[in-house]
Amino acid sequence: MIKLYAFRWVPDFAQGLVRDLRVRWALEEAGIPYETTLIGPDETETAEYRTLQPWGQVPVIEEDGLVLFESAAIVQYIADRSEALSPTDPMGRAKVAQWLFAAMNSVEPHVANLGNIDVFYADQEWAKLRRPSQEAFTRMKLASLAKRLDGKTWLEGRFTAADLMMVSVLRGLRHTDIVTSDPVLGPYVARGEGRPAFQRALAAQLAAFKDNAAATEAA
Ligand SMILES: N[C@@H](CCC(=O)N[C@@H](CS)C(=O)NCC(=O)O)C(=O)O
Repeated sequence: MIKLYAFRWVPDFAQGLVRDLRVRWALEEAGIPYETTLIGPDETETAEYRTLQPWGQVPVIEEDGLVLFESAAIVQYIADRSEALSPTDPMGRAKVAQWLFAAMNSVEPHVANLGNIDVFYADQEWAKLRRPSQEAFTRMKLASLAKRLDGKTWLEGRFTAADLMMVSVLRGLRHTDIVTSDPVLGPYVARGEGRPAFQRALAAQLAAFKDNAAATEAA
């Protein structure tokens, strides 16, 4: 069975956003069972964990001797064996890969840059000066995405791993109304979040945090 490494607990701002959620969601869409190994800072710093994930991050999966890190690579691996997440013809698969890379390379950095300013550096002078131009740049990138999505339910005709990753990335701005107020992107993310597989994945991630909250706060 696939073993998924996920965090035991994270602060509120990150709950529901930690990247193992993408993997849980993909596994739920594909109907593939998995088990979790919950870890924290004590484990991520160990040499043993660093052999699994060079930067001590999550997610990681292990299956039949395969160790895989990077959420996009893991989701692609799952999509490769489930028509629920990807067409099987080469051209269809290439299109899914295209949007999956776009989510990671052309959208996520701009979402993350704004999120990092807001969550980690909001009080710092440089962040206050930087924020307006970062928000404008992020909005510009999202406007181009919205233009491509306008009139469509999903990026490539039907729900695929590409949407799973794009929706996951856009959720990184949930602390703002930038996505939710957008007439195209808001409903797009809501459609993704409304999928039963997403709800199951989210519930599983949050349940782990709830279970471990008391122990973490006591420590
Ligand atoms: N590009 C990586 C990023 C992984 C990542 O940033 N994981 C975060 C949780 S969402 C993490 O482990 N942060 C703790 C750390 O960086 O020490 C992926 O998509 O898997």
